Amino acid sequence: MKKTIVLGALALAPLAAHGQEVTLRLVSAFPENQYYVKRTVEWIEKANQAGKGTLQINFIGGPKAIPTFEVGNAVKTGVVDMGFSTGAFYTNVMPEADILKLSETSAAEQRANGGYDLINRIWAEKANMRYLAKVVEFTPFHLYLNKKIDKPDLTGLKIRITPVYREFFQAMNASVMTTAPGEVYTALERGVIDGYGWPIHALFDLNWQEKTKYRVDPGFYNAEVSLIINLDKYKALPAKARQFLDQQTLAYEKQNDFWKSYNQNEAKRQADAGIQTISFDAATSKAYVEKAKEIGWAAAIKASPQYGEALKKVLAK
Ligand code: 173
Repeated sequence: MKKTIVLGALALAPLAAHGQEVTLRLVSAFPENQYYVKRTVEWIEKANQAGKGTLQINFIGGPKAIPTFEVGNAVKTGVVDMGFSTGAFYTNVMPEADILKLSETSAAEQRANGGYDLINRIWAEKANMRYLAKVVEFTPFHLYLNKKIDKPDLTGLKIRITPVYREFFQAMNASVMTTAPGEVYTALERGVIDGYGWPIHALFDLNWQEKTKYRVDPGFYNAEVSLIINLDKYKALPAKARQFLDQQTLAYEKQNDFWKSYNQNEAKRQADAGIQTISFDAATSKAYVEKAKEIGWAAAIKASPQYGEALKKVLAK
């Protein structure tokens, strides 16, 4: 009797080992033609080469598969396994998601100062997610306009936003309208909006330079785009697959210095495309950035009395 069981287990062993390869389904909250997504698809291809027999990531697609503002919920509930998104797109899951834009410490510093652990405590508790890695940072947001301003006052202007910019632009008297990135081009074309908030980069990916006259300097905050995974799925991964995923996503995060030179080049590309910069005197510029920060943290702490202050300790400088 005993012998039979042992033999049976041995016979099954090779099958079980083969069956250990896990495939995770990933969706992107950003449109597929965005460079972020192409870079991530390239990363996935390399990871899949290295992960044969252990872990595979199946890229499902962008907002046509799951709408931008639904990706967070889809990851939370396990409709998909992984998401490529920014926190601003899933404030419908938890308000804390949008607070990472206020990071002045880097992802590397947050891994060392307890920030990464705190983020993961919150993401687990409130969103049933594991925050794997931040893969876009060192990237300021800007206000882009089609009407000229000579001071930070947006009275009478309609500006496209996400939660990233809401309180700051409203404090400058803008009237605001939330849209996914995929809807901005048409809104500009139809004159529905006079401007929009967006990072210093990735304008060209969506052809917005064709419909954009001005960029307001300086920038503010720090764009955060990351890889997230459903927590139950993450915990249920075989140890080897989980270690592989942690290691691959960390390696991707460690390439973030790339964005520094990329962003310099993007600013130059904008100038070459005829986008003019609007800037203020030194005191006004300083006040503009300080106001963004002050308003951002006030809104964060109001939205999350539970974690706002604790996040500030690890994110702010
Ligand atoms: O403007 C946006 O759509 C937005 O919130 C964002 C956040 C991070 C990176 C790019 C865009």
